[in-house]
Amino acid sequence: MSWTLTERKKRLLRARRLAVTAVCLPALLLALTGCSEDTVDSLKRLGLPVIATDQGSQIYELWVGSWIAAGLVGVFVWGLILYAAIRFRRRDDDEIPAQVRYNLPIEVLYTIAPLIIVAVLFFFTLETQNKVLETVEDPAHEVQVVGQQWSWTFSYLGEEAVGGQDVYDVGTPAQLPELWLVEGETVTFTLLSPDVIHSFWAPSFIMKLDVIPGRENSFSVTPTRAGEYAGRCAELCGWLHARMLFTVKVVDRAAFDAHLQDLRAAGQVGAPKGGEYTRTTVGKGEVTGE
Ligand SMILES: [Cu+2]
Repeated sequence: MSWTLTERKKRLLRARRLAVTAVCLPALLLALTGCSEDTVDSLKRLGLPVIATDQGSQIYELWVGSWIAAGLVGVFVWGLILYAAIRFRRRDDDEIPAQVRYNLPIEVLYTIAPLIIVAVLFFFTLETQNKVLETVEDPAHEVQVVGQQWSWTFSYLGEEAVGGQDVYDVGTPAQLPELWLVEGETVTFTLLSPDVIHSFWAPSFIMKLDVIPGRENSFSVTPTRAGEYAGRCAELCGWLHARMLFTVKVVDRAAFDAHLQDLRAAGQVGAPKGGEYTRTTVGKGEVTGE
């Protein structure tokens, strides 16, 4: 009787495996063949956006390293699970495998191993963080970034193209500001906020930093690819947080200089630091155009 039961169980198991394969295999094939070129490119970068700065590639290396570490730990753990499931599986209905409550060497291993993993990841994270936040002695450009509810003011400080003056561009939630940068020339950002905490983020920099009232945060990047990139606030800062968007334009030097001259011609001279100088304290009408 028990033989018949086991046979039936085996047959049931086999049928279930077949059903799972029949459902999963076509789904997997469909998912793989359905990938567009963009998706494949994005997968190659492990989900990161196109990297547009040289500091971004350092963070990319940390990202890839972390995935490799996670992969190795995953393979090791899955291997142990599979080994335990197969080696110590219940073989018949009468006997159950030995029930063990604890195993000291294994307890020690899975206490110490995570500590080592965290320490190694912490070391590399700190090393990368120090590198990307390193002060650049003599950057080609200095841009003061003011994040205010609910837009950005970008001031280009002491640029030769405008006779060493400061010129600025300011946005509103209805009219997004542009941040112009020169390909291959290092720029240092100084981040200021007159109101609440914002976060200055252009995903393609693979880098973001909080903009904190009463504090001057700073970092430098060297754009490596001309083009237009999205920028946004990455800190929930209030009602119109989602409209704190901007466009990063990485251009050549001539186009950059011409843009600064346009700003000066428009009378946008100076480096405004607070909401009271900007046009961004808006009512609902300005946003919706009512
Ligand atoms: Cu914000």
